[in-house]
Amino acid sequence: MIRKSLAGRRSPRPYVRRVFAYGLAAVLASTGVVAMSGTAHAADTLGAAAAEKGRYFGTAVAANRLGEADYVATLNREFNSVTAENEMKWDALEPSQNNFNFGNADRIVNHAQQQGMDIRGHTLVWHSQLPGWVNNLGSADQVRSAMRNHINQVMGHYKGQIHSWDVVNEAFEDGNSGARRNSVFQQRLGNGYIEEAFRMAREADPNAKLCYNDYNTDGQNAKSNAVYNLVRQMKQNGAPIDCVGFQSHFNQQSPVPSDYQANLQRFADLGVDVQITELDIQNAPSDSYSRVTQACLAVARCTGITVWGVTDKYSWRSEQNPLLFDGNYNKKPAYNAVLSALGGSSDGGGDDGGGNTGATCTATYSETMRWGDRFNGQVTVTANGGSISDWTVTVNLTSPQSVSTTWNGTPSWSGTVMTMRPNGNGTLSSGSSTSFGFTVMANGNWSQPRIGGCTAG
Ligand code: 9MR
Repeated sequence: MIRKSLAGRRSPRPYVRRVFAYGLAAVLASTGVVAMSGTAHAADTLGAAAAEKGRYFGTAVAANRLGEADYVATLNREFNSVTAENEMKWDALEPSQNNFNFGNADRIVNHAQQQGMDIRGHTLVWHSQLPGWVNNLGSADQVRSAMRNHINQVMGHYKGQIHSWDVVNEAFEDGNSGARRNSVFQQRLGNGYIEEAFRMAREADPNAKLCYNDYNTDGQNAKSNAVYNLVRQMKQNGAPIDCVGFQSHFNQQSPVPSDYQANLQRFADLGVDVQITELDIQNAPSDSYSRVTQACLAVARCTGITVWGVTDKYSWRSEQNPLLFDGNYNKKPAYNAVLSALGGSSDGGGDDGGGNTGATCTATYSETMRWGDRFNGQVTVTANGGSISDWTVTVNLTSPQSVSTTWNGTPSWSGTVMTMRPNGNGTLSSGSSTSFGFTVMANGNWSQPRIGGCTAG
């Protein structure tokens, strides 16, 4: 086998750059210790701006919208991470016992991979959107083996392709009790079910980050204290938990809490990453969106933000217009607030939202070769809507990967983020493409690099 016969082969390394852990990258970026090396102008999309800060910017997506041109154009232009809004839930994937249906989830995964986007898996063990057959299982053994099979089959199907999985979702009651929710998992397996699920998940896909995800845990309160105690206990037990998701669904009764950042920080201090996983805010006030974004940037282990939908028109609470794009895909004021909090800026054309303000570029990733301990990646950069004379593409790698060689581009680095600029191939006429490439030393982690964004100049 090619892979085996070349394993361990060492070729000269004209250019070696270690990739730091994500958290360190974020610290360095946010403290300005690492120069971001002179972009011609600020990043002009959410994904590109977040990538320059060592974060991702994602959205929930629905498979049945992927045929709508404006939806897809906005998704592809602005976001570099996706979460399936419903398609990876238990009722969608395993409607009857051991009959798996991956069709819609695969459509989302394929789309994301073609665009070089990160994928969050949502969600494995949850009391809601759970098919009746699980609720009807009578014994602990039956629930445990159903849970194990579900985790194994689903995580196995997407092994190595999911950046983070919400392993357990919404396991605590609302209100002041701090009590566990009385789900079938809790009833049959007791308090230990959460840790059991995480241990099963680690075995099923050792490369995925494993998250606990919940809502109304965004400030310090009885519910978030209960989650905090769970995570602390799991860390003490050596249970495999990597991240905590804060859904961040806000409305007028429940606005962004004043201790939002402090709450993220106290979880990060337990030794887990934190992620903002389902952000939406009633009426999309700019100041609230900006505060959430700033809070994530201020917490070194806050690795990214996901908003819960591309456009108000398909939001789960569309009457509240809680998202960054309106029903016609125009950028809302909250969009500009988030972009500017991320250090980016719109390219002058205001709120057309359709990318009509000038030429843009897109970047797509593909793996071209794999051998031994490394693989080659290729990124194709295409000019759209006019010619461009410069481009900047960010590529996110995963620690402890390193890049040994690059070609047809000029790289600079901030932690796990490689920012690539042209090497004599910056000028592209409308519709034409160039590509650059690089060799990744996997160092045991075969996660695919993800495109952060493409900025045209
Ligand atoms: O946005 C989702 C909506 O389309 C579904 O009808 C709903 C069903 O429970 O789930 C919504 O997403 C939820 C997410 O999976 C978990 N956190 C709360 C989200 C909003 O209800």
